[in-house]
Amino acid sequence: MPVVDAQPSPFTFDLTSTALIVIDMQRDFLEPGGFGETLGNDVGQLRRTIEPTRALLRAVRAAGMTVIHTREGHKPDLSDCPPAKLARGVPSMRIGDPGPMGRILIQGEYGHDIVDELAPAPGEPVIDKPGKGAFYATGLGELLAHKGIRSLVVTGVTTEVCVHTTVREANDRGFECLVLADCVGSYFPEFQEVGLRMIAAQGGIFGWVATSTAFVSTLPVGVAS
Ligand code: C5J
Repeated sequence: MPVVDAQPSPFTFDLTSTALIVIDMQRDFLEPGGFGETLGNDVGQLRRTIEPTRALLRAVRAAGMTVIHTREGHKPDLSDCPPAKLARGVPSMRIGDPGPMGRILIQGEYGHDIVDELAPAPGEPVIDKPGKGAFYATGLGELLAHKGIRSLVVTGVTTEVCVHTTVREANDRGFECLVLADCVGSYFPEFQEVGLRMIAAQGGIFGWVATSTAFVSTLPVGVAS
């Protein structure tokens, strides 16, 4: 079985029972004018993850590994958005309000979709989630069970919010999670650093952390570029 050079210890995985999960690489978080920017964030901090994730996707698809994408967002009538979440952000630039790329974080809007560089390939599941974690109020758990997946390679944004919440949910459900440091991003460099340290601390309390190059180098037909 492949073994990845990782923190806090080598990560061993089986290709057929491992999935890559790409979290919320949506225009609303990564592009200027989206929800992330309306909250006052510098989207440049997230955009550095696009190229390594693109290379990772190429390698993982070539190796035949399962790939799953997620998108955070809500129904057009906002019936799945808790009032407490709706009330956050700059007034008039909140979830559901009109933004430069359509209604902010609303399913079906341009800004809600995944950035062109990382568009899902035909047949790759896209999980729409109303919360921060990818398991809450979605069919992800059932999908993974159906595919016999037991380990997750986790990428996406943001490190301390949806990536962390998903890793914690997965950890509690018995999955082994490897987080790829250069393919996850935070608007805040200090959260990025501590968020990654928290995953691998205390002997891997939530999982393992490695670089995408270290992971790709273990794939049977892995070629990163
Ligand atoms: C946030 C996310 N940060 N995908 N969402 O609101 O991390």
